[in-house]
Amino acid sequence: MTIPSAFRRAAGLPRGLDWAAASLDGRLYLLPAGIVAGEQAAAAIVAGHGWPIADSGLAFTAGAVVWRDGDTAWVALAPYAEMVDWAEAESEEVARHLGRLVRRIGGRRVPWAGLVLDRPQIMGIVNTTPDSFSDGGKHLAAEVAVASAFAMVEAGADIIDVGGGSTRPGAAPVPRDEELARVLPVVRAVAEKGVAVSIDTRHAAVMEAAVAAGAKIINDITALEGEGALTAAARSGAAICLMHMQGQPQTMQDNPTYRCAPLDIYDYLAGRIAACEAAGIDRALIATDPGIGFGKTPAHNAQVLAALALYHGLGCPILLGASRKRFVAALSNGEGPTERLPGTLAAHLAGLDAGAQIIRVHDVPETVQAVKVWQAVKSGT
Ligand code: 7PJ
Repeated sequence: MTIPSAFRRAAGLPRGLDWAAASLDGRLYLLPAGIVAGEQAAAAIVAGHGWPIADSGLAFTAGAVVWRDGDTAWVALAPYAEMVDWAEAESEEVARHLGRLVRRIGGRRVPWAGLVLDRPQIMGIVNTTPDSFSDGGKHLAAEVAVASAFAMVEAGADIIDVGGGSTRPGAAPVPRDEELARVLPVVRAVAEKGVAVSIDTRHAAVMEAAVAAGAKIINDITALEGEGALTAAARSGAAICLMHMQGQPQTMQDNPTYRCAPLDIYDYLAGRIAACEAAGIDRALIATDPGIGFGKTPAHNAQVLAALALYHGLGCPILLGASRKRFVAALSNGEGPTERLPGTLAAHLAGLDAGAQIIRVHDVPETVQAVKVWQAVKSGT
């Protein structure tokens, strides 16, 4: 499969463009590039050749400056210090905008749901949906779901994500009472043990009940766009994951189209963060997720993964969920859901290379092993 680049390559950094807009949001972006780790990251930062990426221990040493011109998204890459000089020389607006992005990328992330984000966090998926495509409904009984959650925690999961409504493309909606009956016993039992539980739901009533039962995170594939969701989330005080989806689960894979997938998703997430803040939700509670597989072709998913570090500019932790998704098979050999672990790991490790803080996975022990080796390689210890 050939994957077209999301961006068109420009000859160099843009000069003399008309930047005189009230805000450069939606026009000018910074994709951290040349990402290094460990001693190299520390050395680059000290020398002024790089800047940290949140608390990840990574630093970016080059800036891929991306700008929109109508439907075209252009990209030009420059070494970090050169990019900073360019922004200052270009205009006050550009310097201010780029400066804000750099500060957001490098800003410390406060603990999210009590989790310190200086190492990758593993979110284990516990599905209580009988028609879940990837595990054939084996988690239907609450006891089985709880046992599976504890096994994941034992294996090194930091968060347990409990879901009770199917989001599979083409899946029928689950009635609210049914969703509550499936998730609440599991949320309660897992939270009781002091484990960080996230509730994967789009419904305000389920959010409220799950947080009352001990959930610390609301994980919403509709980014709190549902009726009453913003208010319920704000009132709960819980941490939040805002995910991007184009369209609705039933039809989202029909013909997803973007002007530029990575940028359109960035703009959407920026808008949802603003909506959260307007509803009284502290930015520090929010994580963002580009929503792999949700209204995206395999090429869109690959483009988003290639540009994942862009989302650090939103100033929030990045959550990535590629586990067993169809795009893995589409990019490979059409493997079934349980045969997609190698491709899943490849996508998640690429995400960690870009500084993603949280990965959402079905296969916890295998992911823990991969992440441990990744950490050792990155830190060099
Ligand atoms: C995601 C999710 C994801 C977040 C699902 C599946 C479909 N929540 N819930 N991110 N995917 N935050 O697991 O294949 O990618 S359900």
